[in-house]
Amino acid sequence: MAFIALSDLVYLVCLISLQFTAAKPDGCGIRANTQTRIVGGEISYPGKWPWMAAFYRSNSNQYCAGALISDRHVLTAAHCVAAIQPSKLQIRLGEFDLSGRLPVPLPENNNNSARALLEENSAFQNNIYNVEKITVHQQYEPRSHLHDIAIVRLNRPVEFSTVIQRICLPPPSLPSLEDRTAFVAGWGTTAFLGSTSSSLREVEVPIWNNQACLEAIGKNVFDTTLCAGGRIKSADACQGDSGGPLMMPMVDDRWAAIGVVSWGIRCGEPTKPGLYTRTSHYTDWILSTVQQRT
Ligand code: 4AZ
Repeated sequence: MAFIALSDLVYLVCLISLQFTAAKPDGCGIRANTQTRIVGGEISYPGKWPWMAAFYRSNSNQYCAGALISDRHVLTAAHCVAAIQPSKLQIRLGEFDLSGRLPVPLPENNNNSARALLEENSAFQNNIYNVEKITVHQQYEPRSHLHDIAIVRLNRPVEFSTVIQRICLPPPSLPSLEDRTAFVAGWGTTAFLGSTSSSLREVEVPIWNNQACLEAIGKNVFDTTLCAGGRIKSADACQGDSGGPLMMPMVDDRWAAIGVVSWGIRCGEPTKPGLYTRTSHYTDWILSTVQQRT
């Protein structure tokens, strides 16, 4: 498909999703701040990935992630929420450092804006959301990771800000994207069985051909799977990053969630990519789930 047509479709999906987000003029996939658990990446910056959501279970530590896709809905992995009651789940939006620290080092000449962003982002701003409803894909198969996708409806609408925005969905007919690169971000471990990161980290990951991925992983690579990871340099998602988005800039540099962190064989091994749920396969399912009023 030509990229022009693809671009139109991205807009279309953005516009469709605008219908149920009270038609905010800001739109999806735009980050206000362009200043420049994750293996092989670097620490991000407040406001750089403003749709990132941190998932907490019963007052314990952050254990999964998600991406804000409307003013009320967060896209995540089924395995993050399939076995949990909505009342036991809490979601924090607009976070950079989960312990409230500023980025280190502070970008030059930008201390004030970093501080302002962080103040907007902290707990006194009421950025903790309870969950009204969890919709796990009806055909999710935990053993094979097939259809590892879910949508969480928040208990109240989100107010968008410089550090809270929603990400676009990809058009349903997105081409394979192999050999292009995407970004993944998260607060997960920086090595297999390593420790988590209190600051949001990000890493750029090349997208694999699905057949090469199947050969590398051995099984459970479906048309609905997207594989990505560093082939030369270690670059991957890891434990705690699950549910977070795989992100790619599309038309007008609007970011779309082309994947959802799903699983992998350990982390960061150049011969073993990370596995993602291929979001474009589920665009219609996502839109119809988000449109349900209850
Ligand atoms: C996990 O356990 C996990 N290397 C997520 C991603 C990957 C491995 C494990 C991919 O959440």
